[in-house]
Amino acid sequence: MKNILCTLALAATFAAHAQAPAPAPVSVQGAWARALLQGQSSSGGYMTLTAREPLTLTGVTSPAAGIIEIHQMKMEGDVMKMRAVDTLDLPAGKPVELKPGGYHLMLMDLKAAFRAGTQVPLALQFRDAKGQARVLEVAVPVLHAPPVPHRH
Ligand SMILES: [Cu+2]
Repeated sequence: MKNILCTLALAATFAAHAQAPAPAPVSVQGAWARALLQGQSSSGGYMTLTAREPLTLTGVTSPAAGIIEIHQMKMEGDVMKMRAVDTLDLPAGKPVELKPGGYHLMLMDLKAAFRAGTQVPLALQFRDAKGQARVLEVAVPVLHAPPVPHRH
């Protein structure tokens, strides 16, 4: 519940900005970014996105990372391969999971090492069914492992 409230508060803040796109009708759950280990220079971002109307995730920006790509992990023959995709479709009402081993956000060109206990602000960019830009800002906790699932 806390996550949802934070998201709403951030969305409201963002909506107050005159030039900003309308807030995206999507809820974010269990978001986290992986804390960096020694020698690592990129991080993964994970979350479950549930859109209330059909949306397409078109990109993600953050002051904490110069480059953020949407990646997909997929078995090709015997090999697990990672590739960048341009967009990720979110059907209405169906949770789409970004998780280790599946879709994820790849955060590169980091402005500082991601440390556990800190937060990374992400602006999720969407396109709705009418082709309008929508955005959702979310503060993502940096952790070493996925958060314990919270089920109702
Ligand atoms: Cu990746």
